[in-house]
Amino acid sequence: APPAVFAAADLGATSGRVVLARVGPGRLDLTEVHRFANTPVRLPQGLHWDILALYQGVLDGLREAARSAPIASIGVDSWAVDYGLLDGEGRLLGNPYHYRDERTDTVADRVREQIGAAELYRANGLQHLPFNTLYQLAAEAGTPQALAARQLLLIPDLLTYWLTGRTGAEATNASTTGLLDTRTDAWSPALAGAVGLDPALLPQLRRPGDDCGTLLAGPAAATGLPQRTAVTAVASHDTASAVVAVPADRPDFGYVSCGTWSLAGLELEAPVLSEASRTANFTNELGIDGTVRYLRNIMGLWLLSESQRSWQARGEPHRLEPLLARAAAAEPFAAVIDPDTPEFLAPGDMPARIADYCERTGQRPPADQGSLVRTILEGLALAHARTLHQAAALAGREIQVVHLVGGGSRNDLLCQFTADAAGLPVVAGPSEATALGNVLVQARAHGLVHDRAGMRRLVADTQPLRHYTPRGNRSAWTAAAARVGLV
Ligand code: LRH
Repeated sequence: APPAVFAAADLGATSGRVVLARVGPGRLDLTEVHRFANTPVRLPQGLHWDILALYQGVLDGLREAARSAPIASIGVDSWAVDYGLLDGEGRLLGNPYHYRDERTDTVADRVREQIGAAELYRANGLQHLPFNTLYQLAAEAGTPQALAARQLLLIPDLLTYWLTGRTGAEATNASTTGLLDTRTDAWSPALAGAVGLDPALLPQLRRPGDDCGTLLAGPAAATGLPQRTAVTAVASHDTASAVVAVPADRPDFGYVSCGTWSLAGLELEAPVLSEASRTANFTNELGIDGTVRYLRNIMGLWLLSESQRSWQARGEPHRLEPLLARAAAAEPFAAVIDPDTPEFLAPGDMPARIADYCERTGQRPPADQGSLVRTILEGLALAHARTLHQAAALAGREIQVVHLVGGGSRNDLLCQFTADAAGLPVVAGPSEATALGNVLVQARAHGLVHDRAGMRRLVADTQPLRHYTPRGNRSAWTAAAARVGLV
């Protein structure tokens, strides 16, 4: 087949982008045509996404895309978990909540106790995160908005609905809600019922590669794209798309998809639902082709971006490159943090929280910005290493190479630290793994690539990758980890 052009709308927690990719035999060229900020808004009623601004950003990007080339299809992905509720006429009921909103703080434990933590893990195979959709729904049950709701759409499905008028729930993202049954990969009416949700609100599942229809007249006019332009379901959970584009050429790889979050783990053929896996808080989310993304969420570069935001607000230096240079020159292991400390989850003054953490754990807080950034990166590398080794042990697998993909793969220090802490070689890149995974699934639906191995080979052959070898032995890292019980 001749090369074709696909558009990916990829929404991350800090920015959204529309990229164009030309895909053909031995060819995968990506061009970003539009990037826009994703700025959450705090109302007296809580922290929300500005969903209309995000939709407008997608339309603006598609309008740019339409000027460059005829587009075979469009795919939409975003962060997981969050959703909008629609009334009986398909109108959005209020702005979707941000998963970092505090309203689930007290609810999550109550629901977990009510269902039983072990029972819940057997049913949905998910790690416990206070913001899992299931807990958000429990927090919202009985509100006027919930009572008026007739349909629930996850964020990428909501945008796809506005583009096409067709509803559905894409499976990789649906697997992050806590409402899918691990045994059947179908919605579980029992779990929905347990949090007071009428299962009739849950749309029909669709799989990556499924046809989502064509553009409605409105978005076609707004973008200048022909109304016949196809919209294709991709792995609409951004992390699932990123895993598609991991350029692995052997089965024994681990991955870290590193952006706002670090998602570290393995690709498996079946879920791991053991008690040890539950207590280690590993998740079994769905990938393409029935694969399981066996991984754990690590707080990720949020710790750094939120620190930069605080510094910027105070008029202090906040640009990334100079901060990283100072971190590289700072003293190693001046302080050690566990990035997954619950107090780091909500937006706020991250440098102050990290200083508090250090005092609480009997350590001297980082003396300056360079030292604080180094502490964050070392803490993340330790968490990457620990999580990958645990995943391998729990799944009974070996890891010989770690693929670090996503925006964090541009961070040289973090890649090297991850190799050092894990004692494993790290292959870094592509940084736009999510957008690449998005277009690859579309390209496959259009017959341009075939299996997962072929998609990965195409990424490896066309995208710039960097290689890191572990330096020294791991003992300094292991000793640092032990200081805060990160073992
Ligand atoms: C990463 C991500 C992650 C989810 C979180 C809500 O962007 O999708 O996989 O756990 O956001």
